[in-house]
Amino acid sequence: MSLFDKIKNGLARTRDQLRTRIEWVVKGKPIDEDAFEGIEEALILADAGFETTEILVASLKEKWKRGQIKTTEDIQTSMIEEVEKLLLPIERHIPTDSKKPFVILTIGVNGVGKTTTIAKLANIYRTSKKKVLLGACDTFRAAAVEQLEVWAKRLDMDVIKHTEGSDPAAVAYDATKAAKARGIDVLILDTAGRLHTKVNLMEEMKKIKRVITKEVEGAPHEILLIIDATNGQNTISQVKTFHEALNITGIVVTKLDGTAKGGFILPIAHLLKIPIRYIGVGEKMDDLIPFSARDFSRALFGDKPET
Ligand SMILES: Nc1nc2c(ncn2[C@@H]2O[C@H](COP(=O)(O)OP(=O)(O)OP(=O)(O)O)[C@@H](O)[C@H]2O)c(=O)[nH]1
Ligand SMILES: [Mg+2]
Repeated sequence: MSLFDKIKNGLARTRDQLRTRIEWVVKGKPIDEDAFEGIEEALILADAGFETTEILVASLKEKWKRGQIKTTEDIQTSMIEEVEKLLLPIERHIPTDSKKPFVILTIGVNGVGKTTTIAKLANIYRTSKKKVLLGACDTFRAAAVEQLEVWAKRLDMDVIKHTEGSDPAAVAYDATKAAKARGIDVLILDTAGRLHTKVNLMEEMKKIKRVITKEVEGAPHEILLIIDATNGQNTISQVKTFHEALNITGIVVTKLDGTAKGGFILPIAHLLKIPIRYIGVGEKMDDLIPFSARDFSRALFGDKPET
C-alpha cells in the first residue's frame, strides 16, 4: 500500500462525513449562499473549529464571487488548495541529523499512544540505520516498562529502565548517560501520562527536561507531544497546556483511523502553528506516516494524490 493510500484509509471516516455533507448541500443545484452555510456546517462537524472554518469558507466564497467556483468539483479543488496552504507551514520534519545523541522526549496524557508511537518511530530510525536507545521513564506501572520492552525486543534495541515507582527523572539521567557512552544516534524517552505522586505532571516533565539538558547540551532536541485524534477539538487545550509548560517542538497525531473528527488538525495549524511531525493511522509498526500537507489535504477531500 502506498503512503497516500494509508493516509486515505486513515482519514476515511473524516473524509466520508465531509464529502457526503458537502455533496449533499451542493448536488444538483446552482451554488448559492446557502451552499456555503452547509459547507461551514460540514467543517465544524469535522472539528475544524469556528475561526478556521470561517477563514476557509470566506476564501471559497471569494472565489465563487469571482466566478472561479461553479461545480462541486470546483469546491473540492479549491478546498484542497486552501487546506494545503494552511497546513504547509506546519509540515516540518524532526531534524535528527543535527546532534548526537539526538534526544526525543515523548509526552502526553495517558492512553494517547505514546509507547506505540515510540516503537513506530524507533522502527523508522532503525530502518535508516540509526543506532537507537529507548528510556522507560514511565515508571507509573510495571506493565508500561514491559510494553516498551516487548517492542524493543522486536526492534532489537535496548531499554534503560528502573523499577516501578522509581523517579522518572533518574531514568532519564541514566538513559542519557548510556546514550552518550554507547554512541547512540537517537535516544527516545517514554513518559507516563499519570504519576504515583501528587507532583503535577507538568512539573515532573519539566524536571525530566532539566536533567536531560544538564547531561547533553541543547537536549532534549525534540519535545514531542502525542495527541489522540479521537478527542477531536478537545486536544487543543491539551496542546496549549503542554506547550506553555514545556515548549513542545512537535506533535504526533495518533488514531486518525478511528475518528470522523480529523478536521481538528486545521485549527492546530492555523492557531497554534506547532509542527505536526507524524500521523498515526493504525496499531501496527508501519502505521506512522510523516505528515504531508499535500497528502493530508487531498486525503481529506479527494481521492487522488495528483492535481
Ligand atoms: N487505531 C489506532 N490505535 C492506536 C494508534 N496509536 C496507538 N494506538 C492504540 O492505543 C492504545 C494505547 O496506546 P499506548 O501506546 O499504550 O498509549 P500510551 O500513551 O503509552 O498510554 P499510557 O502509557 O497508559 O499513558 C493501544 O491499544 C494502541 O495500540 C493509532 O494510530 N491507531
Ligand atoms: Mg505508555
